[in-house]
Amino acid sequence: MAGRWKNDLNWSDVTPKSAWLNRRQIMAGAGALALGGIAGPALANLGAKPSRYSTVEEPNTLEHITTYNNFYEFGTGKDDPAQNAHRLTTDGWEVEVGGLVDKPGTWTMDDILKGTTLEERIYRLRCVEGWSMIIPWVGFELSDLLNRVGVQSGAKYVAFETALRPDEMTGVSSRVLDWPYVEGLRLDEAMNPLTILATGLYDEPIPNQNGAPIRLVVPWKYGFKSIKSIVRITLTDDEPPTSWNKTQPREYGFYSNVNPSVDHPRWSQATERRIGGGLRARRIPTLMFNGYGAEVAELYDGMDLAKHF
Ligand SMILES: Nc1nc2c(c(=O)[nH]1)N[C@H]1C(S)=C(S)[C@@H](COP(=O)(O)O)O[C@H]1N2
Ligand SMILES: [Mo]
Repeated sequence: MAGRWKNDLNWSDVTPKSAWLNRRQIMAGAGALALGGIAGPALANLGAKPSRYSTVEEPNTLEHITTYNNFYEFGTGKDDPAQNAHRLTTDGWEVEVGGLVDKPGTWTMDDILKGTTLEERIYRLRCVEGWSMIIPWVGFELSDLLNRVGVQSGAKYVAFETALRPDEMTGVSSRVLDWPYVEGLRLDEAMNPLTILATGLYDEPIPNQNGAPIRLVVPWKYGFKSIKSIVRITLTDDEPPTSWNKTQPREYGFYSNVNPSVDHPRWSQATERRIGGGLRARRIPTLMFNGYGAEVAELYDGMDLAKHF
């Protein structure tokens, strides 16, 4: 897997040293673990536990992950978020969880993190634009939080909303999207163990440009479903509106599962460019459900995925 592409920087060049040392120690003795599909844990700063859901592919560098971003609230250029997202104030962050739940309320980050066990989840991220990365997230399953608030029987969907702070977000003066950024999942997708809320990256608190202090990660869907810097989570009985679908309904559907056989109207989705592979690197095949079919294919049994794209 790692041999299929080559970093132009070494992982160790930009990885916090403790992570790198630990990783190397683990790799030295853990061939068996890796063959079993279990990735070694990284460092101990956030104390994230390894997960059987992690890929054993080599993660992208911290440099790549934090300088090549989509976060349109801070501009549409890939390097805009790294330049501008430091303006986002994450102190005192609150997330309102409401709708069809037993215990609606406002949660501080402390409330959210108290009583959860952070895990490292090394996931593939496939952007709808045709590039991909391997990212070592730290977070917890969304189902943990949903179970804590008590999902009512009428709930069928989960809606998410990003903060809207015109004073801090240099990109929202442009009407490229209808702010705030909103996203949604069907309830069974939200409860799937692959669906996480990430609060860290490389076992450090998540950088602002990656969606601090808390963002969704849904690895079998195109990257735009993984909404950043969340302030509201609402359980609903109706399919919630989603930002890219509102802007271009013919190009972006509600489901947006990674699917190499359903092309974007303006480009093929059959292959992808792995960031860090260098400009001359060959594109690699895109996998159905981004390679997570064993965990999620049954969610879509009997559905026409070309129609429900
Ligand atoms: N609020 C918000 N969330 C967002 C976006 C955005 O512009 N605004 N971009 C999405 C897209 S298109 C992708 S590919 C991923 C990129 O995540 P990363 O920058 O952490 O790699 O974030 C997604 N989440
Ligand atoms: Mo994306």
